[in-house]
Amino acid sequence: MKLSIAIADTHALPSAFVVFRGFDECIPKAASLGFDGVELALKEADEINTSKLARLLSDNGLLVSCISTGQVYADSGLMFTHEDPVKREEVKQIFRELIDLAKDFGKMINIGRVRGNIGDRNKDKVEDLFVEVARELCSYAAKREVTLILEPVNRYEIDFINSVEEGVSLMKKIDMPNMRLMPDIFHMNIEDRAIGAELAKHIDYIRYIHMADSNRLAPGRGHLDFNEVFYHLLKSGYDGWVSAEILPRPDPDEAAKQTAEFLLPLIRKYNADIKTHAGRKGNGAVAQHAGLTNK
Ligand code: LER
Ligand code: MN
Repeated sequence: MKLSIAIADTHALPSAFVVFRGFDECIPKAASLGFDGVELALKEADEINTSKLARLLSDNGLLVSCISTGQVYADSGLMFTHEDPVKREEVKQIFRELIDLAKDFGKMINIGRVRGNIGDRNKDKVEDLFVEVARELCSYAAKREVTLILEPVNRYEIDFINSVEEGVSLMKKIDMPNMRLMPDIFHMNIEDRAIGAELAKHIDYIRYIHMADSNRLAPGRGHLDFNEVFYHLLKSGYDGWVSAEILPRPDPDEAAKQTAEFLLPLIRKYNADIKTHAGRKGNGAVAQHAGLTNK
């Protein structure tokens, strides 16, 4: 398991939901706190100077965990499920360029609010539009070994795909090996019947996890049970990224530090256990060994 943190560059929209802003300063900071990678919040591929970013990452020994795209929607209102085919083509072109970028940076692109709202439209028709766009982009992405990861988001932000379970049924409908889910445990705390157990149940569809506490502060600052989450992840052999997407409070530096101090010891132990036991799936004893409690 590797730990990442959500960042944007200095020119990002105020609505970009990230901890740090400014690649030049925050990439070295993330590295010195012990993060393994950074999640880049982008609205278009042109924001990135690829050689400069590659140098900054390699100088600091960090990876890009994923490219997140909430800003595509926030900037232009573009969405996968737009009724107008011209608008859908516009969003597809932005995504093709982001996929080209992800080929060299992280190999994963998230789909958050850019899927769009259902509103007063027919749900099945909106879902069909989503499936059509997602399949087309997955075919493009597959040739570049990139995976699209859809994030279930709570009902107070969007009305389409709120729970992990709803996400899984859509994954089954799309039926593309490089279309997977990115659960965010903050949203799961609102929408899903459990957190750890639901993650374990649907682990084959899960490629990436957003971490925050119940109040969207750093893990450990609210009332989510991270032992329960890690217990189920270890039991199911999850060995991917977890990424801190939290409010930058009381300030970005402190929020990042609190995250690292809370999660890194858990992750070190997790990685030692998953290695010892070669991540045997479904082996509850592995998680018991790790001292993580079941709920
Ligand atoms: C994006 O990752 C997310 O979790 C959303 O809540 C942002 O609106
Ligand atoms: Mn999220």
